[in-house]
Amino acid sequence: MERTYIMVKPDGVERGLVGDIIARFERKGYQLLALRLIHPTRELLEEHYADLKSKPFFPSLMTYMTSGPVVGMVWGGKEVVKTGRVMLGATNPLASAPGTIRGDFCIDVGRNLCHGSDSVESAEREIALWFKEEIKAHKRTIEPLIYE
Ligand code: RTP
Repeated sequence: MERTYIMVKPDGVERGLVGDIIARFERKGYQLLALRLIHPTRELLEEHYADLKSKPFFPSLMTYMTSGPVVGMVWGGKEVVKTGRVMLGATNPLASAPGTIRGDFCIDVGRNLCHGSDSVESAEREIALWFKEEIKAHKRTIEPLIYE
């Protein structure tokens, strides 16, 4: 089963949007495989965002992401990496379509509420980074109601 790492950033947790974000993925039919409230260290975030280290916004990104707890989740299902990012909306919330999480709930790119892995490879890297324990999927009884 394809898996992705979805994270509610500190602003999303503080604003009480965790439940709404989880509900959207549940209603879509994706399977929640793991969930944690985490107070991320700078070291963990530097590894997560290693490819952005040279960007001018990196210091403000670190300040933002260490400002409070985050909720890390693993979701599974058909094409969940690509569709998960569609559900999040464009990185810049002003360009995010209405109906997406960022399109509905935020304005600034530096307060864009949530993260979603951008490829299957980065999803597996991020899941290993944020979840040390083994993640076991169970076969849901509703599977025939979700998939043809
Ligand atoms: P994410 O990893 O959070 O899902 O976002 P993304 O792939 O769509 O975008 P990426 O370019 O990887 O940027 C990661 C996060 O950095 C912040 N950012 N700020 N001030 C800026 O110009 C700027 N650009 C990006 C955002 O919080 C973005 O989600």
